[in-house]
Amino acid sequence: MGSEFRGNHDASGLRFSIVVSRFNEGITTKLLDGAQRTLADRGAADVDVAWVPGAFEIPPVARRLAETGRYDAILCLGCVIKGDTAHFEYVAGEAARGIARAGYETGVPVINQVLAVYHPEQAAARVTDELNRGREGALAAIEMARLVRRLPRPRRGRARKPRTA
Ligand code: INI
Repeated sequence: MGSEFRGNHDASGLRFSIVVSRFNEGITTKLLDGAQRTLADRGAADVDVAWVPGAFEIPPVARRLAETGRYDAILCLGCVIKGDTAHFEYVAGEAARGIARAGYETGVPVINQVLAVYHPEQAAARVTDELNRGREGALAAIEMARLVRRLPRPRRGRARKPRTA
């Protein structure tokens, strides 16, 4: 019989950090509020917050925090809204790519809740009392943190070659 690994939404004893951007602050403060409330409701007592200017600045800070080894998961919150130029594509694309890399390269769960929307109304619809992407991101962070604690530890050095028959 093989093993089955699952996380859960119990955040007690886990440490989190949130990286949140100031650009479109009216939205990002609501994402942060949803995330902080959810983490507290689920029992997290240790949650640090780092503010950055815009979504483009999120990845290096997320990576730096992941590298400290202090956190079970990092949650990235931001809001990119399309304007009249291509800037939106670069900012949203680089934020998503860099956040993913921070997770892949450190082994620490790094959750992406950087909204990338076409209109301000779409952003507002994602931070209501009923739907708050910050809350969803916090739940994903807790679940991944728990899952990673349950997975077998990676071998140090090179991964073992698969055995051939
Ligand atoms: N940053 C955002 O977080 N959201 C945006 O919508 C946005 N737009 O549209 O320009 C934005 N730009 C700033 C960017 O993230 C950097 O802070 C800036 O380019 C400096 O590196």
